[in-house]
Amino acid sequence: MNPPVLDALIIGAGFSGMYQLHCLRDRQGLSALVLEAGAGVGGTWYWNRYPGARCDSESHSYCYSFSQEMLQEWEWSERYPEQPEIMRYMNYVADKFDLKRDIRFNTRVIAAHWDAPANLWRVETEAGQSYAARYLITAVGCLSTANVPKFPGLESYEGRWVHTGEWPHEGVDFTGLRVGQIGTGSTGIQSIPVIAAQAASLTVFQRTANYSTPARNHPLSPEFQAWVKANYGEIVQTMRETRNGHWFRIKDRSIFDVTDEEREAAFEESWEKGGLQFRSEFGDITTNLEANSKAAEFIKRKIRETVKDPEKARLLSDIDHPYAAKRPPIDTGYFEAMNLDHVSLVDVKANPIVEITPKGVRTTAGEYELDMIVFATGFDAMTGPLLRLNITGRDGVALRDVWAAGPRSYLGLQVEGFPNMFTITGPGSPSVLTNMPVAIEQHVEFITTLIAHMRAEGVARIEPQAEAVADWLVKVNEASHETLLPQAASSWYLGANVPGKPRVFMPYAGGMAKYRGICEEVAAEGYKGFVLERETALT
Ligand code: NA7
Repeated sequence: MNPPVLDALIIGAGFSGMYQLHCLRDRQGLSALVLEAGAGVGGTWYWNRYPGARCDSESHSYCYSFSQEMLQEWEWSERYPEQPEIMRYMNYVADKFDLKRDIRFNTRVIAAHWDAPANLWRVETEAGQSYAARYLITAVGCLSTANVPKFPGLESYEGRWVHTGEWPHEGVDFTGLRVGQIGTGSTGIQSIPVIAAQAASLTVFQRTANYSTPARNHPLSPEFQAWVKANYGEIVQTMRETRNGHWFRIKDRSIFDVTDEEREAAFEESWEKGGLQFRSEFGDITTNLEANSKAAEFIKRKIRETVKDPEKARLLSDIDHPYAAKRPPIDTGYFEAMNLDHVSLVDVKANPIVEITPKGVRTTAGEYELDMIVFATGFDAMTGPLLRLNITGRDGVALRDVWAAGPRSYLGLQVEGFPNMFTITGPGSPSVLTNMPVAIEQHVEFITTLIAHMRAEGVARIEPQAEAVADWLVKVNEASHETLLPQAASSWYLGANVPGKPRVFMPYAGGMAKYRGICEEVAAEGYKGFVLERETALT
């Protein structure tokens, strides 16, 4: 039996999918349904329940801005929201807009294909259900496909292993256990102090040393909460105008505009402010290597001052890339945890992991016996969540083949050959280089307006022009080279963390504000770069 045809199918019930549902269903009056693999809303946050999981954007800016009522109603408790608080927020939003009735939970999409004669997307789920819709909108997030390195012997391991991005919902008790953790990215840096506080011992396997600045997390005072509410208009405006969608502005001065003493004082001040605001004192940290090295040296010195053991300090500060060329983590007691006697650090760059044995991890330097292994090894970022949907477009062409040499899209929103499919925060858009809700709201609103335009104008099908895709690819590449971002060889922005993945810089690094302007111009010029086909042209 043919499934009923919906206007829109949305895959994923995180920040993007929830807002997309609200926009299409409640504002446009369309029939829309969300298919979600998890048992609840939250998307990336639904799965990332590891110890210490916390957002690196400040809470009052890590939220939807489309509803004044929500901005005034919801109260964040800490400077950086912890995973359970984000989940409470997501559920609050879902309930406020009565979204759950149109979300099918525990429904994993395993395939989607474009049915050209019917002008429809057909979607299959793991449980064997079929859906059909005019528009397919992927809201699958950028960091939702766990990367578990294929170490030989993992299946022989007698202990328990877990990936941070697929954390057991009942939690994990580390009491009395010898724990090993592979990975020191943003996730690993958050989890290490928390696991160390509980485990009998913690062995950290570090491949690439990482910068981290102190988060300086704290409960929000009633005065700050009141200030935020009174100033939300201005805060939201700033978030729309800044390069990264954060609520603070980066000063427009160079590191070389000030004396050595002034620079040192500015770094100390921003170190005290904490978190990603460390970058806010100077405008050239992320674009000028010499300027960057001043910031990098400052952080490396802080690491060496904090970590008492000289060998650990050497390994942790021996960082091979410019500061913030990889996503810069922020931490609560990471380097301090390294001072604990029961926390050891293993250099797996010098002595790589060769296998997982029944008893633990073997590197070229020897075996480490462990009761549990935590994989904080990141994600098959940006393309991974889309490719695992097994999407086939026009003429039966698979997205996997179109992207074999790296993702190609127009504005990170649409792929040539995949009509009426929209990718929220897809590769080629600012996405992971921004405070995510800002990028998400912009994409969702663009897609909503575009669909409304199509319906008003009788447009049955839209997809990007080949030249527009090629031009955009050049722009994405050029924008990355105006920054130091491509200079981190092991960055997941480049796909370098997944063996065999094409090394292509995936997000658009030109800044969220500039990107927003480009999208507005595209729309104002009648959706320049897209091919719009009317109903009559299809018959
Ligand atoms: P990341 O930032 O990709 O970090 C993963 C870590 O795991 C990183 O230290 C990797 O080292 C390490 N890793 C990955 N594979 C291996 C192997 N095979 N052997 C040893 N070590 C390995 O992921 P996160 O989850 O921390 O953060 C992802 C994003 O989530 C973050 O940037 C925020 O945006 C939120 P490497 O650096 O590749 O040498």
